[in-house]
Amino acid sequence: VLDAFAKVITQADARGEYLSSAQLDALAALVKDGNKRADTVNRITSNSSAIVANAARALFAEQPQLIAPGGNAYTNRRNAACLRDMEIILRYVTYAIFAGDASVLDDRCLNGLRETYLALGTPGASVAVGVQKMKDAALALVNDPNGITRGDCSAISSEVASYFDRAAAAVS
Ligand code: PEB
Repeated sequence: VLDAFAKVITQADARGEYLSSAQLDALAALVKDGNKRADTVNRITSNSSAIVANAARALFAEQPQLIAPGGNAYTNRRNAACLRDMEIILRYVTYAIFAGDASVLDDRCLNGLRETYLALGTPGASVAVGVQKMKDAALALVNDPNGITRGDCSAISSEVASYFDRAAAAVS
């Protein structure tokens, strides 16, 4: 598991080089905007149950065959497994946001997930739709101006979006 600092140091060390001024600038910006990152993780974390439940409800409304008899989320056991999977993915996305790096998401959640779903017969494309719905909800929270100092959240927003997109791409 790497964070944004460890990633840059690992890359520089592999080449036997000092950190470049561009790398130092990027890391300094990360520190400067650290409150945006922490607020983002806090908002998503404290709304995680609603994010998961609403995304799953919207997914099942769009793809009712999933919860119809014989569907991949039919029976309480499979429905619970589906909600749990979405919760796991969201949790790793919050770790990646906090770390400023996707490696924790890649290594501990997404690695082999496509193969797992293939083996289970779970439709990965449907999981990806659920992930995109969680992304929309998370971005709405990140950009909600209530209760925070207004500022430019475009960089953290696109970073957040990229982790959800990465998860969706890994299973679809
Ligand atoms: C991945 N998901 C399932 C299983 C595993 C994962 C390993 C099999 C074991 C089990 O059932 O518990 N586990 C999960 C994950 C990590 C992990 C992400 C990362 C660290 O360790 N069914 C649907 C939807 C979708 C879904 C499309 C969006 O119709 C998910 C939710 N995952 C789903 C279902 C099962 C499952 C298992 C229904 C149960 C499949 C079955 O037993 O038939």
